[in-house]
Amino acid sequence: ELVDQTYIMVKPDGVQRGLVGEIISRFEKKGFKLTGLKLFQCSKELAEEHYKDLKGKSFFPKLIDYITSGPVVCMAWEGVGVVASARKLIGATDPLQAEPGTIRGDLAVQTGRNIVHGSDSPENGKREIGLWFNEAELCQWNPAQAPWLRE
Ligand code: DAT
Ligand code: MG
Repeated sequence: ELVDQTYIMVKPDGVQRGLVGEIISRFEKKGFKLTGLKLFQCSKELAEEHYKDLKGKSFFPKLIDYITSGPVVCMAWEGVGVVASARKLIGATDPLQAEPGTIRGDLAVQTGRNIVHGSDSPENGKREIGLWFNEAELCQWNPAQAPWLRE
């Protein structure tokens, strides 16, 4: 199967609320491979590029203010089916609609404070990882548990 990559980010509210470890754990326990991780204060320019498809929406300025309001935790995760699976682990955009058991369903209450981002396609996964990380910040490694996760 094809291995893909997704960009996951704990948003400023997730960092402020002390949910960084909890959110990383969900992906780690599932069995995906972490290939990049950093705490980062992003610029307005980077936030706007990341969310460029939403430029023109009424909530866009507030979204940019929110994402740049404090440090975020940037992550790159890799695995077969990781993009779609991460979206399921994260849950619906509106946390009140997100199923219990998902990150947003368990830990958030409002769309404008939905604590985590996940890429919506393998193409955007690659694009966003390229946007948020330098090549030197990404690690290729062989997790010891690999043969216990996939036959
Ligand atoms: P997702 O983050 O689930 O991929 P999205 O890509 O449609 O959702 O939107 C990106 C972010 O923008 C989302 O996490 C929160 C914000 N947002 C989306 N729709 C919104 C709305 N109707 N009102 C306020 N914020 C919104
Ligand atoms: Mg999205």
